[in-house]
Amino acid sequence: MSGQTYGVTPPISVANPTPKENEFNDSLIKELKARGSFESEAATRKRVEVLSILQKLTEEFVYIVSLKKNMSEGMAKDAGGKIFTFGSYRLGVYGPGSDIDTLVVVPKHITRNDFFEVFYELLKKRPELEEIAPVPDAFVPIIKLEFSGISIDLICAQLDISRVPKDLSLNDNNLLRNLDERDLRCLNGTRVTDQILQLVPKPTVFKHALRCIKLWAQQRGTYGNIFGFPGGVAWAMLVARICQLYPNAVSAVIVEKFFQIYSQWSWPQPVLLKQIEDGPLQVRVWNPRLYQQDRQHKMPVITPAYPSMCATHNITASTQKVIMEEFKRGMSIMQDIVSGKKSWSDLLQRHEFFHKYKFYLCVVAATQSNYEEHLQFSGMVESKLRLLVQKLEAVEGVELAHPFVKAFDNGYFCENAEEVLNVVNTYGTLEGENLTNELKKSDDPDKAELAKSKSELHLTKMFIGLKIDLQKGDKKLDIQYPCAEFFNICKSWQTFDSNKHHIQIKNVKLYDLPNDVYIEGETRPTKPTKRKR
Ligand code: 3AT
Ligand code: MN
Ligand code: MN
Repeated sequence: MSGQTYGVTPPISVANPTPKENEFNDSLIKELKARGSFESEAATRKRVEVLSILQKLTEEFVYIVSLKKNMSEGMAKDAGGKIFTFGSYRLGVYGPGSDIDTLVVVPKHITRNDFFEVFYELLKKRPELEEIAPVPDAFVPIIKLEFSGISIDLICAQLDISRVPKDLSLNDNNLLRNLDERDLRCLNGTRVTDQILQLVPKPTVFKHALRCIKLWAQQRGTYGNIFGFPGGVAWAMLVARICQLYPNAVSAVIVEKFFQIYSQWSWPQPVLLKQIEDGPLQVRVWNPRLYQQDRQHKMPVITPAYPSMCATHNITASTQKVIMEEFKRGMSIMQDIVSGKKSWSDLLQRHEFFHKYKFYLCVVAATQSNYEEHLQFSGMVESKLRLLVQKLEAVEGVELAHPFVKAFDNGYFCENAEEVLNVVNTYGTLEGENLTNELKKSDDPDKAELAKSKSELHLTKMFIGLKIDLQKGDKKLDIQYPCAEFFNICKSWQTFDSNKHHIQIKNVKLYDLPNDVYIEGETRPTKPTKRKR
């Protein structure tokens, strides 16, 4: 046995798996396979091929730009260039629909502009390229592409070194010196995932356990950073910490301990994979003793790579309650699985979000324009939703404001301004659905013709489930103030145009929810018929 210890405390148990635990683990892998978590070997080989093409293109890119900048042939060849991956592919938890998140690392004489011009042109010349969409002005500048049937998110970072050799590791904190903020952001994903994998005792055990936890979180509606839940990286770190505490356990046992430990964790005690490091930059590192903002974090999960940050700063009081309830549910079901009363599919049951609250708020963002413009607006509104949740939590009588982790999009052609208003005003309800069912959709085969005479309207709806507890029943819930503040936030968006953009919040009762929030095979709740006494 290796003597290395992982993490900030000694392990809880170094016990090796029992035959029974091995069987238990086999049943987990079987369930993951049955649910299509793994892709075929052939598809995975395809990913490897695509990555090797991207590596070659990266070297070609660096070589061409180096020559253009008057380097000698030999120096241009030596300048190198290397790709790294991050996200689910790097963590080994990708499925058939996953993209490959790829980072192109280049030496200092290659600029981001070169990436968006020269590398872009190289990609465009490839016969495998199916789609390409550069977004140079994003917070993390990115080229999105479809290549050989695989989605790829391509980002680029320029290091302050003259050569990027093939054996370069991004672990060294000194590589971060003299970089701009965008380059630092681009490097962060790879540095964090690399560290996570180095900090777990058995990567395969970690990967399978993480597949289970990701699937569970998605099924339970607790996956999604923008809506106030942990995202992929945070769930990965939470699982990694359990792997450190049980270094010899199989994945199924990691999952069992995961629920046991986190349902009893003394938040806001942080989850750390290693001691937080100081480093060479003038940047903030997570430190609740120093920063008031960091003290607000309810369930801090801290990234291991310098500069350490809290990956779960979006969690609110409500989403924390929801997550804790789910941890407790998980723990109880795991006990029943271990004792043979339940199975993995019980753990992975779909959530009942659209069944369990009496009252919902529906936030509607609508744009009278094309889909691209709507995406900008709805993306902004989505990113602010958790601020509304926080404001609602502060209202007396609101016990819980539970945001649903997915927004719903639709697009239609409307006859006139009146119809637009009608649709916007009723969207998100059963009544509104009856209205829009009569309209032509924005992806109609005749859309070009329709666009000439009608107005195109795109809508996004987001739901918040409310648990209300009013004392004595004589008061009425008043959420005007949080809603008004939320409108102000959304309307102060730089490109907000009241002629084009609509934002609304409406109360929707359980039985008035539209049908499209339910999936196929899920029956909507029906009003219990009143029985005469
Ligand atoms: P999939 O298997 O691809 O669905 P994933 O965990 O790889 O799962 P993404 O590809 O969406 O998920 O994201 C990979 C990483 O990219 C996660 C995060 O570090 C970074 N990332 C994703 N979206 C954004 C964003 N809007 N801004 C900044 N970083 C992002
Ligand atoms: Mn990904
Ligand atoms: Mn991605």
